[in-house]
Amino acid sequence: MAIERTLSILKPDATRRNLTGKINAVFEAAGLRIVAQKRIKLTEDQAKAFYAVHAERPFYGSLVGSMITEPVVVQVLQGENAILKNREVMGATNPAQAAEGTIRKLFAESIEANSVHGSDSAENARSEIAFFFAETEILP
Ligand code: RTP
Ligand code: MG
Repeated sequence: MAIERTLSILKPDATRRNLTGKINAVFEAAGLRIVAQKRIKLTEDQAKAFYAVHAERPFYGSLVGSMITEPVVVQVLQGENAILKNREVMGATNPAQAAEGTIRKLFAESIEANSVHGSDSAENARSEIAFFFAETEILP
């Protein structure tokens, strides 16, 4: 199985409730290594650009607004099959549908304030990692 990297974001609802350590513990227990991490406050332009793929969706404005309310923690997770593994430990977008033990089941407040973001493909992982990190900031 391939060693992959994926981009993870601990969203404002998570940082606001001091859940950074608890969520990171779930990643690490699943074998995902945090090889880069920083706490930043997204600008509106950054949030709009990051979620540009959703620009036509009805929730876009609300999502962008929610992502700039508080700092976020952006991370690179590395491990075997990291992209799919992270999606599994995150759980379904809507916490009401998320499986037991997943981050969204454990911590999410709502379908929008759902605590974490994770890249959904190898191509998106590459571009999302490059959106936030220089290669020299990633220390495996
Ligand atoms: P993500 O991209 O954040 O990892 O989550 P995802 O693939 O599970 O969800 P996606 O469909 O890509 O949506 C991106 C984020 O938009 C918010 N959302 N709100 N109000 C709504 O119906 C709704 N649907 C999605 C969520 O914050 C979701 O993570
Ligand atoms: Mg998505």
